[in-house]
Amino acid sequence: MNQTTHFSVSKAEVEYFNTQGYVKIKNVFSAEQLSAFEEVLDQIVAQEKEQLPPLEERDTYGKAFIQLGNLWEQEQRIKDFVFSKPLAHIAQQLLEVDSVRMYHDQALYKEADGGITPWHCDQQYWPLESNKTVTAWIPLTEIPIAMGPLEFSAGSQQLLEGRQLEIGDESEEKIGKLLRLTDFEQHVSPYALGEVSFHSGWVFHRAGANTSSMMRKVMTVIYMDGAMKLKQPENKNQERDWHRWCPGAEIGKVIDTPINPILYP
Ligand SMILES: O=C(O)CCC(=O)C(=O)O
Repeated sequence: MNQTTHFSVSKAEVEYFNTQGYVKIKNVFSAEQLSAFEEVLDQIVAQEKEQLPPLEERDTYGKAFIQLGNLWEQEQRIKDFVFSKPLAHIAQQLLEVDSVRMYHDQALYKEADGGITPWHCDQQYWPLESNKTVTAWIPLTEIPIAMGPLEFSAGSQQLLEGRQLEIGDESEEKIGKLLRLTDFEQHVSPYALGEVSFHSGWVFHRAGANTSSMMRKVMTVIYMDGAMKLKQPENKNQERDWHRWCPGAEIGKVIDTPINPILYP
């Protein structure tokens, strides 16, 4: 099998993803691939940082990370990384669908002394008809606990309560409280270089503060089923996402716009 276009995952990994709502997979990217990409992304994030108010003047969401979306449209080198076939192949296998499409990409850089990422689930923001969605969370360096790696409430994709809460102080408090009353275990572990996690759109997750002196550098790619249809938006976030990440898509029809290309096969 050609390792530059494929990356086979085991049945056990697919089953783990289905039951736990996430899975971590090692050696998806090489150190060389990551450092070349890091160099490109660092420059773009540094420009964005210059526009932001100081950390202490931002709210909880603003302190959590510097966030930039659909960077693949800006730069060929970013597009080459984000459109990685092995990465999309993993997403296709985990979702057990014929093909996967781009929903959007996102850089999430948590600054030194950056705050927590509050508990939330992603799909409440997305006007997507099925649960066949997955986010690849790609650290560009090793991520020790002190930098605020992603944490998951394993199995919580089944929970309906709390889904509507937008990411913020209230979601951290209310979802945290809710999850403590359940049997879902909270999983947190460091990320090795080259390791990538994949999480389902409905699993609850958060991240700790970055108590290190280094930037926590992460790129994400959000995939959806190639046959995903747009649903009638149910809240203002879904309405905004429709026009931002799939402009021109029609309700009830497959989301097949120029910025939602098939990434695998
Ligand atoms: O990077 C973070 O701190 C949060 C990431 C996240 O919530 C996501 O990728 O869905």
